[in-house]
Amino acid sequence: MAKIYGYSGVSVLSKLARSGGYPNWPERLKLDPRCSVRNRKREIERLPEPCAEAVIYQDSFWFRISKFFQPGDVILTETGTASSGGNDFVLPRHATMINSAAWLSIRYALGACVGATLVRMEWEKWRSEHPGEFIKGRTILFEGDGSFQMTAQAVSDISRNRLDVIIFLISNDEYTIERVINSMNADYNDVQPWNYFESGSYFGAPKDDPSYPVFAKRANNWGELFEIIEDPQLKAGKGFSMVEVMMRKDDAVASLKELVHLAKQQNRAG
Ligand SMILES: Cc1ncc(C[n+]2csc(CCOP(=O)(O)OP(=O)(O)O)c2C)c(N)n1
Ligand SMILES: [Mg+2]
Repeated sequence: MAKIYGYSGVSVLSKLARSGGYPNWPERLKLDPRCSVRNRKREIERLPEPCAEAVIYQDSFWFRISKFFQPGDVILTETGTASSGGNDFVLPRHATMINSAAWLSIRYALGACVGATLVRMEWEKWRSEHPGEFIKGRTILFEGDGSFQMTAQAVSDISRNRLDVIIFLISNDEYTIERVINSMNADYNDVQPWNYFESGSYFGAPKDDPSYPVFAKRANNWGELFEIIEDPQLKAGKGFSMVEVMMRKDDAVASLKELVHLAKQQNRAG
């Protein structure tokens, strides 16, 4: 059984289901939120593979990336397009999902990831010293580039405490969810792009230390992302791993765009 904390997405999904589903989704990606996890897993297997050069769009990213998850993983999504995208995850057994759907405060997730990883690693150490089987998981954070810029120094805590963390950094030219809600072209949503995947070395993560390996790669398209998530070092989840996933600045899951559309309609109606 997967545990889901701070997750109000289910009621949003059922409302959308009642309102006719996800009208803008390509036919093959339309999912009924009431569909069982087993059927969803089968659905992932059936998705046709995108060509290697294809842009990574959010309408299938969150669903497809679920193939990377393993039982016992602790998975966090930052407020922004990631918190809506996470509604499409298909979680394995014994996974823990942490998101801030109710509070919607950006920059909570990187710090929460530090705390959750400390607890997970201490618990796993304790379990390994006691009899009985247990499932060893990984920490996987889906972080927005705008949110990361507010809390990046937490990477220093991650290195200092030798925390095993995997970060998928959604690199989409900053505040995309704000663009979707307010205005696609408002320049206050533009922030200086950083070399995110170099943050491990910038914040002093060790170089060439086999006991704390550092993994840093950028995925510009599906081909690169598939290759990266098959890498045994990343899969093992040991050390600090940062995968910068390049996405379009106007891209978000259709359910988020639809939600914004419904809210605007409601506001107009008073
Ligand atoms: C503390 C706080 N400040 C501002 C906001 C408004 N806000 C919500 S999402 C967001 C931008 C998030 O950008 P990013 O982390 O890059 O995520 P993206 O939507 O681009 O994936 C902002 C400014 C907020 N929710 N909380
Ligand atoms: Mg962003």
